[in-house]
Amino acid sequence: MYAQNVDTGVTRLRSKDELSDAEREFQDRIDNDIRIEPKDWMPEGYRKTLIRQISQHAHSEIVGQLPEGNWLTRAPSLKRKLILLAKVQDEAGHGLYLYSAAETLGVSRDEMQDALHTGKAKYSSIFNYPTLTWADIGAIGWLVDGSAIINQVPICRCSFGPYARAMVRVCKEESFHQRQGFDIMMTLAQGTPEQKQMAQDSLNRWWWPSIMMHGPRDEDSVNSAQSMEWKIKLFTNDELRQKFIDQTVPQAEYLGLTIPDPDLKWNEETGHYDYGEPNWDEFWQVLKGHGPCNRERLQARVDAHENGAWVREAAVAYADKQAAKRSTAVSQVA
Ligand code: BYC
Repeated sequence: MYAQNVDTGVTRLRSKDELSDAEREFQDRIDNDIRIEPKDWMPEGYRKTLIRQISQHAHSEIVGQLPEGNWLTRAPSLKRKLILLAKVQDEAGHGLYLYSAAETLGVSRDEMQDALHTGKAKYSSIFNYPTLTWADIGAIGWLVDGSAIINQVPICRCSFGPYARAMVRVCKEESFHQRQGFDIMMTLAQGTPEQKQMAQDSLNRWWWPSIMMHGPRDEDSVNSAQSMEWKIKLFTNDELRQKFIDQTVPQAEYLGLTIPDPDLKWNEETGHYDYGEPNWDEFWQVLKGHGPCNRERLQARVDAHENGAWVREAAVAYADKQAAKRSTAVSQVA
């Protein structure tokens, strides 16, 4: 993953007195929970921040199909294969809703895809890790989709209408994904000692990447302050990370699996789990394109795009023929 080089123009949070009349009116709408729609006036920074986040989100859904797609032909039963196929197809659908939501902001699908294929656009760090065993499919559903739900349920209430509405259906589907992942983990955890060990190994490998998936610590999150002011984000990265940990630890206990964090401890005073520090150096390395699978993931997307060129060409040729037929029909009527 490489630097996206998107200059959203947002350098620091300005006080209301420093805003222009139009910006103040816009901020008042946000403060009063009035949704912003594509045809409404919006500050350029708001538009660019949304394009950045929604397109990254769309790319994550699309690239996110790859680690799981790896196990479609090796699922342990027909039933598991059907469920996984449905899940991977859902992710493609999520990508499409999100690209459509971003297009309402004036960016084209081609521009967004080009940014992904040339390595300019980011996508979630989590998808740069390999799926080595079937248990990883369980861990992804349980931990990665679990994280996604915690992040995305608040986005259903974000300030931009098309993004908020797209998230409603996405969250319903993510909830099925999380359940299917937990179900795989439960089957393995209650299976033979080897199967239980397989589940534990995959928890060991996916725990920290899932913790880091929520983004950098709040003090290193350059976009949070402005995004929260604009209600593009409703909670900070650390708040969502804590929520994920508090929700997931009892689930791991139920499975009889151990979370690989020696510092994980219930804190009576705060009413939350304390947890250890993730390896942030690893996180930033993955973002710079040096994760275990960055190259492979990007190449797979570029190959898919190139191999699909004939479909796009055929669709354009068909659309041109239809348009020509329509214009002949119109000129005959006239
Ligand atoms: N990976 O200022 P910050 C899914 C970047 S799909 C990569 O905190 P922000 C699923 C960040 O972009 C899951 N990059 O940023 C799919 C920024 O760089 P830029 C995807 C990351 O935006 C298929 C810089 O670090 N979910 O679950 O305020 C199968 C500083 O960060 C990451 C979404 O996209 C990361 N993990 O907050 C299964 C949800 N974290 O852009 C499952 C929507 C941070 O300035 N997105 N960066 O160059 C969000 O909620 C926010 O964008 C984030 C980051 C919380 C992710």
